Amino acid sequence: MNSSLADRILAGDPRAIARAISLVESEDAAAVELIRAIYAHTGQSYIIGITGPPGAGKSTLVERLIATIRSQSVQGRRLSVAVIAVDPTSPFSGGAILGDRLRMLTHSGDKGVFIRSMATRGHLGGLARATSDATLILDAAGFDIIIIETVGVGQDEVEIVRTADACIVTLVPGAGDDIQALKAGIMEIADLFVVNKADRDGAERLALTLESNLSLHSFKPGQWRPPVLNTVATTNTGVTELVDAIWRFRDQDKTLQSRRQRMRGESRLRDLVSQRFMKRLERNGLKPGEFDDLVERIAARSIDPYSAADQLLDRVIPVAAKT
Ligand SMILES: Nc1nc2c(ncn2[C@@H]2O[C@H](COP(=O)(O)OP(=O)(O)OP(=O)(O)O)[C@@H](O)[C@H]2O)c(=O)[nH]1
Ligand SMILES: [Mg+2]
Repeated sequence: MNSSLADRILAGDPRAIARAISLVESEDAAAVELIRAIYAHTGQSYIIGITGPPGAGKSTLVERLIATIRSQSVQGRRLSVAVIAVDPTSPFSGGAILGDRLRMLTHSGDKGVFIRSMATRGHLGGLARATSDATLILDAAGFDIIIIETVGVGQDEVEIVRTADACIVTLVPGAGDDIQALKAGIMEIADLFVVNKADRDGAERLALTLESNLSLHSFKPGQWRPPVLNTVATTNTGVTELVDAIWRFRDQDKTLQSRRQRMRGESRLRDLVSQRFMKRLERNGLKPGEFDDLVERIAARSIDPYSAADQLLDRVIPVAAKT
């Protein structure tokens, strides 16, 4: 079943892609087999992460990015675009649901566009993992560009955009937004800054604040300095300039791109090793509640964390192999 699902994904079948993403979303065991089958066919897509506070206009901007990218052609060919909107129905959010809104507009019926929203997972790390598996599926399906939209409020979201090839941080004029961005630690991960809702008061001031923050940082000669771009997503203002800036970023530093690829591999490997180690522990007789008991005992100072970790490691790895 899975090999044929993999084949259909590689052939770009949208229904197979949708089904596969549901599998990774529900953390179905079949998803692991699927990723194994398609992985060798990934690594071709260019991944753009877009994050920012709730209601900043990310979805509106993504919609415009799709239209602009689809209107361009590269060597006589139009680029295909897939979008994953992570948790678009966030309780923090005042915005519309991206998937629904996009389908209502011009891109429905366009075979070169695929849009999907993903729900938040119940546990830490699940969202990042599901998103990166979904990205692999879209990559294997042959999409040239994959855009991941996340609301920039939590560690998971920062993790998601950190692993993109290009990271766009969207801010809007208004009380405290600039400060919020600094707090969330998203300043450091931005490759491009967008001041959206530039039709509003304070846009210029926000852009200046960002520029002055950037000027505190010393950039080496030849090093990319994140540009600050103004957009009005609702009127499609500044969007072409944004797309041009993304391509400029993509083309300027190939070593950075391969470093990101490596980082992506590393964070996935570390994540999977700890996740699968826990699974093996469970199979090796870790009783329900035993892990939580150890956590309690660490908090109560009846065991130190090193000894607790060793106790778990001993179950899976022979003592002789331990350092
Ligand atoms: N004035 C103005 N309004 C905008 C602009 N861009 C988006 N909006 C409006 O801002 C609201 C939120 O837009 P969304 O695109 O849903 O924002 P979002 O960042 O995707 O929201 P969440 O995903 O819910 O965090 C909508 O009513 C948009 O029409 C802009 O440039 N100027
Ligand atoms: Mg949105």
